[in-house]
Amino acid sequence: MITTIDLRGTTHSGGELSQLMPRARVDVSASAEAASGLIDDVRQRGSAALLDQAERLDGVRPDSIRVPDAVIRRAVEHLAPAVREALDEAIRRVRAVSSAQLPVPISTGLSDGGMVQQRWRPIRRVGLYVPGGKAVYPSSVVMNVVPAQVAGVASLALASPPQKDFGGSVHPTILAAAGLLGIDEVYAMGGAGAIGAFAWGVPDLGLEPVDLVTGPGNVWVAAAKRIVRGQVGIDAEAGPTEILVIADESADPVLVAADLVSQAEHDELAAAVLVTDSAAFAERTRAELGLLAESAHHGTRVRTALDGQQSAIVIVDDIAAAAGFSNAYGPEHLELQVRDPDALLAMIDNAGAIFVGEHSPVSLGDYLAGSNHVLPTGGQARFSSGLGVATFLRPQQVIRYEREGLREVAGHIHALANAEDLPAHAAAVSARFRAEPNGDTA
Ligand code: HSO
Ligand code: ZN
Repeated sequence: MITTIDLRGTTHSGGELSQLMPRARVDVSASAEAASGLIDDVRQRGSAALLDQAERLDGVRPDSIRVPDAVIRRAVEHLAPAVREALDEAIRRVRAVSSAQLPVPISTGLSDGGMVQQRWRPIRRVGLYVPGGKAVYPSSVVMNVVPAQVAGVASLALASPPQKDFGGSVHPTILAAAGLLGIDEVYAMGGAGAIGAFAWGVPDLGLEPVDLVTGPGNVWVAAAKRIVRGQVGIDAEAGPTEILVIADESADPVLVAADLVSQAEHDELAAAVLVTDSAAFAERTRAELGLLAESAHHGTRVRTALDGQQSAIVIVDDIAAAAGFSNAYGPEHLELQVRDPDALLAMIDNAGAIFVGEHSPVSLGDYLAGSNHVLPTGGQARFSSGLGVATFLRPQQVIRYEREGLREVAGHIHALANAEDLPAHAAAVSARFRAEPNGDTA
């Protein structure tokens, strides 16, 4: 059963806390060599390599790597009406939030005739990787594609492993989500080879290289993204999902347990952590977890996740200590189920997304809140954020100085250029004032 970590009566620095953290480590670097071999193979042999890799790693040789338009259209037509309605509403909400979050250009005037502007430009072409193993998530297609489209990405391609059960094509639910979003460039290719194909292009398939690769994947995909990084941009590495709930006596243990199990259901390595200032609440939640794990549809997976070293019930002295623990952990999903969630929210620094109050469960955010469910895991919330419209845009600086603005700082440029022994830098400025009496020093 889930372990208890009792931190009452102790104080720990952030560093010490991270030693105590329940967390599974996935060693991505161990897969680097294999991933690099698969990428090189695709660079050298193009679609022949992708077909061979599909046969060897996915157990099926697709008829064609590029999924024909008619197959995508058929997948949309066969979508169950309730799922289609739900996807439509999810798309509408994520689109509304993404549109509202579009960053605006900013101009800073520094002097008369001195101005720096920041404008945002979309990334031209994006490759989206969609896993196809035990997790087939059309919702993740929505979460990746919608903000990219709102950002103005002109060209979007999607890759997902060929499925044995579907004649070597991409899973129909993924195709349907792509079709609903108007994506017609879909490839049945998976793993590191697919990431290599995105990064370098596959000329004999007509697959143009992309500028950014996003989307989750297994360790080979993560290793491959590390390898192609620099050639293309990549999003944050997605590890097993995590939920951390901070709860006090006022919370409902039935709901807290339900939310912990909802994420444990994803993966044997998923992390479910409860941090509470009440030993009595901890016990009640433990009992509820036992009942739920017993009857869960994915019971074995849930129990393995809860029993794993990455999951725990942590008891602390007070809510401030709970916030300290959570900040050191930096969870992908953080739920605040306490008497005064806003006071606690003010103490939170590191989290991928924060769910406030009893009626904001993580599974709402997974599908329909309008927020994005692609979030940093493994403590990456300390330095990165979830996917959003900004992921697909770059800020650019536009420097706009007039003669007077330049003249005003010319002396400072001279001083710094001389200090760095770069006289041509100073000369480039003086050249603009040569005709003037003091032109050489400006
Ligand atoms: N909780 C997952 C996303 C997801 N849940 C997809 C259901 N489908 C990681 O944030
Ligand atoms: Zn989920």
